[in-house]
Amino acid sequence: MPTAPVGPRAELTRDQLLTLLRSMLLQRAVDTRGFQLNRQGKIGIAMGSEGHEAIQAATGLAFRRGIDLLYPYYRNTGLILACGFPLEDLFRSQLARAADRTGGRSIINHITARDLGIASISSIIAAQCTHAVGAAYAIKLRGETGRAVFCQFGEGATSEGEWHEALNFAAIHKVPVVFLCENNRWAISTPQEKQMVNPDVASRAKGYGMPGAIVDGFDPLAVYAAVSEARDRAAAGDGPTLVEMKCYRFLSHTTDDDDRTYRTREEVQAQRDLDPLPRFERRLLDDGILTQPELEALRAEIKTTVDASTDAVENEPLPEPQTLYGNVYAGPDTPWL
Ligand SMILES: Cc1ncc(C[n+]2csc(CCOP(=O)(O)OP(=O)(O)O)c2C)c(N)n1
Repeated sequence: MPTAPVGPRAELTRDQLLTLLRSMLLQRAVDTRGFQLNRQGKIGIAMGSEGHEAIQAATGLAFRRGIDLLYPYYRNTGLILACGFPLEDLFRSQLARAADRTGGRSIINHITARDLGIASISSIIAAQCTHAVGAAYAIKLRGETGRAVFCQFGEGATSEGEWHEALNFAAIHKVPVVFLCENNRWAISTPQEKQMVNPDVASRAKGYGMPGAIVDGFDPLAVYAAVSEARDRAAAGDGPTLVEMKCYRFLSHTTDDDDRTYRTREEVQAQRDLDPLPRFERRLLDDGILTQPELEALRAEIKTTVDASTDAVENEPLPEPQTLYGNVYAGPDTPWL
């Protein structure tokens, strides 16, 4: 496999383009599996991230492992995998197995991975934004350079006070953070126009005195270029950037939601027609980056991997009931004894 830049499309090598495709395919396969496990009654809830594949694969590619920090939100299945979170550990979280990094205690996908620079996910919308800025402030206070903090959120999060506080503080103190908005147009049943009057989240950047960028979140190469530029600016000590990546949530908010109650099938279908995954596959085929048989082999390999991981983790033990109070109180797991 050549590692030199390929084609007119930029600085990305063939290996990197295939990494993007692999990440996107894996994210979709894991999403599908989550919904299946929920419908089989094996997991309590699943969160779909279909429509966010290009954003999350490309953001994961821009993330420097072992250097940068990631403050994800609950819809970041693909991103955490693209940043090196093991697939088995994701299923351990979904299936609440004893070997899960939180001992099977957290709501699914609320993973934590200190070793990978991935902070714990907070269910509280926008809470991660102030956490991310705090981490970036610490990096600055320690005089470290060449590092950036990635802060992920949806457009709904931008209505929260904490989001505004985070951006304001980050701009004033010029901390090395990138604010990455995955704008899928819906915050559960609330459309963007009921969330804000401005059509673009990125236009808010001006109010805080930082650069803002809008990018097609269905195009992994455009996302990679914008996120890398913002990341490098932060890592160079030139302060934060707000990048708005416009996409769409194809599935319901979670398996507990029914999006037919608040949006038309025509609207969803119009966005499905722009699905980033088949479009990226087509681009790579047209550019001769891979052949149809290679694409089919990659799809089959991912299906085999996801099936094998699910089966392996399903066979792992659940937490022992007597460990219920573990990590809650100091001392033994049975505080009443
Ligand atoms: C502070 C707070 N308010 C409300 C909720 C309930 N809630 C969970 S997800 C969500 C929608 C968030 O939408 P958005 O930020 O656009 O992200 P998306 O889910 O669309 O990716 C809401 C309101 C919450 N978890 N925390």
